[in-house]
Amino acid sequence: MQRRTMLGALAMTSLGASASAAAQSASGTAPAAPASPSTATASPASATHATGATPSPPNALCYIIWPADGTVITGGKLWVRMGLRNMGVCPKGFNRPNTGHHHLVLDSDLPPLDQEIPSDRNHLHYGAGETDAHLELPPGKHTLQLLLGDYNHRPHDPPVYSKKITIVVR
Ligand SMILES: [Cu+2]
Repeated sequence: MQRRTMLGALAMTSLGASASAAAQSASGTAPAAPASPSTATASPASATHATGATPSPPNALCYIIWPADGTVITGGKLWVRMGLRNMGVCPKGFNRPNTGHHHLVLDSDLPPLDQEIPSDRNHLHYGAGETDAHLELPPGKHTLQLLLGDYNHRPHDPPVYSKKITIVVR
């Protein structure tokens, strides 16, 4: 978010520079052309982040619809319902703006957010674009957290993830 704001400020600055260059050319000799390249370089910079991560829109929100934090599950079978606001769910491999697919982080902290999300029993990918998932968990406490990944299974910038919740299986 902060980076986006800074880029916005830079764009404003270069616009201001081109405006003053235009004013100079109007009053006399200097052509306005030199101001154009700096304006042009600002646009690609705001579309692609320095890390190469896919940008996420402001207000993107990923959340677990069900179960609620603290839910007790008898028998260990449950459906997890995955929610996403201000972005769309898209299967892996399709690079569309403001989309991604869900990953469930199970009994683990979030993985590194600047790398491809691992694929193992603690990091489950829903690359077909699923928004609910059937789980069977052994008795005990379990934590669940959602992390959205882009078409290449990489977290967005800024990353889009839910709160971590704890459920109990009896
Ligand atoms: Cu994935």
